[in-house]
Amino acid sequence: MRFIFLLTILILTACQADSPTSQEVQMYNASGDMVGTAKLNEQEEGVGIELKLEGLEPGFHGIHVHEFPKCEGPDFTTAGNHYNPEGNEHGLMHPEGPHLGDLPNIEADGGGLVEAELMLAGATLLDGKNSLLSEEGTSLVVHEAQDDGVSQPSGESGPRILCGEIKKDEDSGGGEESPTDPTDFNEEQDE
Ligand SMILES: [Cu+2]
Ligand SMILES: [Zn+2]
Repeated sequence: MRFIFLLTILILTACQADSPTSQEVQMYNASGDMVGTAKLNEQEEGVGIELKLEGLEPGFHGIHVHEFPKCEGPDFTTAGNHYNPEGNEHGLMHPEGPHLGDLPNIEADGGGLVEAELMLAGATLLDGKNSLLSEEGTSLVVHEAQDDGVSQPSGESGPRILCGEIKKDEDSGGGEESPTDPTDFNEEQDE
């Protein structure tokens, strides 16, 4: 009896890992090196972003969701403008803002590391007008300088230095996590 109960829990856990309500985005710099990850997860008020980066200049950097899931270095202009399905002005402090893709600045420490939890309010990973996965997807872009929160079109945040593609499944965390679940399952069965 207890064994069956355990199996049920394992199966439920496996299904959750495959759900489209969370995914891992890999962040690349202009030379094409992977320098960190952004874990996206669906929450009530929007999409939570758990960010871990390395190799940045210490200090503040602008970060936004941009409109195309295309990160071609070294300048990442392929990512397009800020994701802005509602036609607002740029900036968290702009009276007619912000873009849906606007986020607060992140700060790299003296060693160039960033560990931050951000909230993209009003966005979703599910279907809908504000979905980060509508059409082909979007991208997460980090800039060299900090975003002043009001200047058009990008808060004077300077060149794009990191980029990660936000796309449905395939390239994302869901695909990587699922193969580990059957292994857990087998180990449990052997005992
Ligand atoms: Cu940007
Ligand atoms: Zn913006």
